[in-house]
Amino acid sequence: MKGIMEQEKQVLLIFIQADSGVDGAASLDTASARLSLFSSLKDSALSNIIRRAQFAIPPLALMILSSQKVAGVSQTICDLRFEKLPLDKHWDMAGISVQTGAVRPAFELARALRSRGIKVVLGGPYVTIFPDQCRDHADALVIGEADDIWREVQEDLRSGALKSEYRVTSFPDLSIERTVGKSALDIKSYFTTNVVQTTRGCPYSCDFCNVHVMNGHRLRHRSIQDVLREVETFLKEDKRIFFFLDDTINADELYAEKLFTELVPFGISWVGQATTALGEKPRLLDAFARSGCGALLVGIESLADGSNHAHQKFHNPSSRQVECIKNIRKAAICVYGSFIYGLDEDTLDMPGKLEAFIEETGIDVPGINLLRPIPGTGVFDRLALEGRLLHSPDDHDAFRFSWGQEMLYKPLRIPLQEFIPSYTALTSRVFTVQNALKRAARAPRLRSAVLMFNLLYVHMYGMARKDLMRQLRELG
Ligand code: B12
Ligand code: SF4
Repeated sequence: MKGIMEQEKQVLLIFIQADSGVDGAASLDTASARLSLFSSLKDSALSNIIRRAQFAIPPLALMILSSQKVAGVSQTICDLRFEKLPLDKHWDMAGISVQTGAVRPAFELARALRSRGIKVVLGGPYVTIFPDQCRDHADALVIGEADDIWREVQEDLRSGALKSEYRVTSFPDLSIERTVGKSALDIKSYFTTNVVQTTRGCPYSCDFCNVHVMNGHRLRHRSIQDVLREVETFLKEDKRIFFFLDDTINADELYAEKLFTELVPFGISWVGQATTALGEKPRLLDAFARSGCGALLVGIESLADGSNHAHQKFHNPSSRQVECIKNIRKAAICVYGSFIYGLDEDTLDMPGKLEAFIEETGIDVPGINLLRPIPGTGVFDRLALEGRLLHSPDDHDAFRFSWGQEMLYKPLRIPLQEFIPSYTALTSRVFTVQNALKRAARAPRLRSAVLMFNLLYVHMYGMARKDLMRQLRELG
């Protein structure tokens, strides 16, 4: 027995913290951040709160991988958002999830691990879209959704025959039952560990998004029975809130209505992402509310249909948004409204319209983003062709994730020198302590969460404004 245990291969699955963003905001200007000890202590304390309280949900991808058990292989998850690399232990292989905006830290980590003799396998969105850029940084690449192929990788590791590339040739069929377990997770570290995905793929084609590039346009469903069984099992280990991670939880309305109606007796509370079209579907809305839906993130992007259309977003016409959002809130579901200012038909009157819209609809948590051209998306390629990117399109690291902190492209209709002040003025009006208190007081539920989010945004957008104003000065 001891001999077998000694030969067991040890695999570490690593999730990387983004430099700045929902993982915790950090100023892009490290030099000036050093000027004030108090500010940097405050920023790091707040970043820790953001990381722990707001978004510390486990990476589902790594939960899925660690649930593919192979005899003779043991897997552990390390979440770098709040854990240190356990380098005091022996590891045979490390699997790193590479997001497009965090390529540099992923490659640096891979280099450090390989220099210690640990084999490195890279997978995730960036590897799937840009495998050639990753080859030199890994012993093996996994290209595509790794739900099934990960077993083969582990078997090859065990037999000492790791291949340099594993390519998934067709999207996994999600209707096949697969168990997702939490044994590789430190459950206590998270705000909740109840993360569930019911569908994958997106029928829409928004050009700033790469979900349809990675996961395809066809919506693939898990069986409702499989999801119910997972919810039941998860509840035994963790009674906290559920996050449904589907990009559009109402994409297939019939499926969603059946699923959430069947979830009513479970008595859970949950949050997810939906389109505002939900507000026009009373039966579906009712099923959401009765099954415990507390909040939904809705992607509104621009209030100008022309802008959304220029970016291939045709669902959710603006004329129906106000009514839809009001209906969702009337059903006692909070709305996180996600906007992008700076899309192609946006002009300088958009900030005023956005502000009035947020007021009129009563959106509980507004998020006003800058367009981030992500390499591998349609908008990235188009802006590159039009000469509107502010960095070389080959320098993927320059297109890192951040929190409304820097412009990476030139808006079409507004000169950068006017765009930046108009954005910072907008966020300074929308994200105030007074507005945070007002939004929390009128939220249909989850008032303390609404307050916390809004207060954190007062901090994060405040920091973002400093970075942006510095960029403006540098632009001259
Ligand atoms: C839930 C979620 C979050 C959560 C949890 C983070 C996480 N990634 O688990 C939170 C809220 C924290 C978050 C944060 C952010 N997110 Co997010 N998030 C999502 C969302 C909605 C679901 C992710 C998920 O669990 N998918 C389900 C799993 C099963 O799919 P998957 O992660 O792709 O994994 C599969 C394969 O890629 C592969 N794989 C993945 N990792 C690995 C590793 C190895 C070793 C192997 C072999 C295979 C492999 O196998 C998996 C199983 O098939 C996606 C959208 C989406 N549909 O994916 C956006 C998405 C991943 N997020 C995105 C962004 C931009 C962010 C932020 C930068 C936002 C910000 N500005 O701060 C941060 C970055 C956080 C970070 N540290 O990377 C983008 C990423 C774009 C990209 N990478 O190209 C996405 C794609 C949405 C979008 N189109 O804009 N996010
Ligand atoms: S932004 Fe949302 S709706 Fe648009 S393609 Fe991406 S996942 Fe689909």
